Amino acid sequence: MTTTYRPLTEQEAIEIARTIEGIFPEGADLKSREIGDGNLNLVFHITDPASGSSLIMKQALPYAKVVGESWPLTLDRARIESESLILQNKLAPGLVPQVYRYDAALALTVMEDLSSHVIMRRGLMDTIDYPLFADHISTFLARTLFLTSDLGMNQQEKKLLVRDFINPELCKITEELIFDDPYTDAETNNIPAPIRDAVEAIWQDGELQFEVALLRQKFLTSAEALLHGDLHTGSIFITPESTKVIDPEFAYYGPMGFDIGAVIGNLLLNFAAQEHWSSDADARARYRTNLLTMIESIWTQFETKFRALWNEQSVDRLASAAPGYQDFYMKRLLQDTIGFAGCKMVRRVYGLAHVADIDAITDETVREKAQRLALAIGTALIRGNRQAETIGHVIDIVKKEGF
Ligand code: SR1
Ligand code: MG
Repeated sequence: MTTTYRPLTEQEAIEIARTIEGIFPEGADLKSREIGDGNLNLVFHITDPASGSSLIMKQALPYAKVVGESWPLTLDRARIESESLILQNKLAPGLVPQVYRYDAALALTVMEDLSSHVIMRRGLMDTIDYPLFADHISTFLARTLFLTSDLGMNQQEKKLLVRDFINPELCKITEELIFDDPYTDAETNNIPAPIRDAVEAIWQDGELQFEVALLRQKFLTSAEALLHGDLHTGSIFITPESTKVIDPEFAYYGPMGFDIGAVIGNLLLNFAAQEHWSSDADARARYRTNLLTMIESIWTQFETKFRALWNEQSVDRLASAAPGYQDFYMKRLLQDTIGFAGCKMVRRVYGLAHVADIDAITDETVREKAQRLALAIGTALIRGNRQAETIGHVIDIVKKEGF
């Protein structure tokens, strides 16, 4: 029987869940709840209270949920997501959910339930410490980026992967919402009235826009590695012991620094918002210091792991033989990371889709302060990205902008 696409009801999700082998006991009394709170998809949580077994079913909608049916969006993103998760699980085992089934007709991915974890953005808002996160995410980044690049895999096979992960509609969202709309008076922008002056200053800032144009060019043209493509803290499920990267529907071959920058930029958005989330000044200083240590550690561990892969598993003779090439490559990658981190911050303050770290701040004055701090840090990262020599550049900028 061929199925045709339709958005599932909670009851239909249960019927499909019953057909996934090895999860639920025969005849289990399954419960289904649509829990999707992201911008694009339906997410069903299917549970069997009696056995405690559960799974997640994610279904792409043919439009962007955050805007409505007026913004059609390809269902092929469900294929991109499930294929990315399967590949990432091979490259970085245990750091993504296991995929049980992909149904192309329904644009549906059935996968491991991670409800023992919390969305990292929520965890950071609750000022939870994640001492292993830098280790986990640096492993994920180093392995997925290196091993899908021309440094780490057969270069003809890589071209076939570039073809398989062509993702024009989702890339267009990023090209517009991150690399264009925030720098002009675009209709998509969602500008908080109290910071209009700071936003208008960005629209007038030619030097800043020059740097954004260079970063945008890299996003458009630089097919370095298979990216996650949307690696913000809402795309990470976490506990103090475990990290799982989810939601790679924006995956495509792009510049590596875009993924690393997404993580760092989102940690800095939380940093900017801590005046609200921390209980007092001492707790705030401690949590912010931890966030900066985490950022430094993510880069440092990423660099160590990436260089080790390069030294042990490179497939590119010249890249390994040419004196100074690895150092040059790593410095450029750090600079890209810093520039992309800044772009990720700016778009989340007044672009189409904001972040809860800042928007959920109840006190208007504190919220405005967080928005201005995020913009100050984000624009400074963009402006200075090509001068950065070490990750200390980021820490210096954050300290200079004040906390
Ligand atoms: C229309 S989609 C808005 C944003 O949500 C996703 O998480 C991506 O970050 C995208 O830019
Ligand atoms: Mg997402």
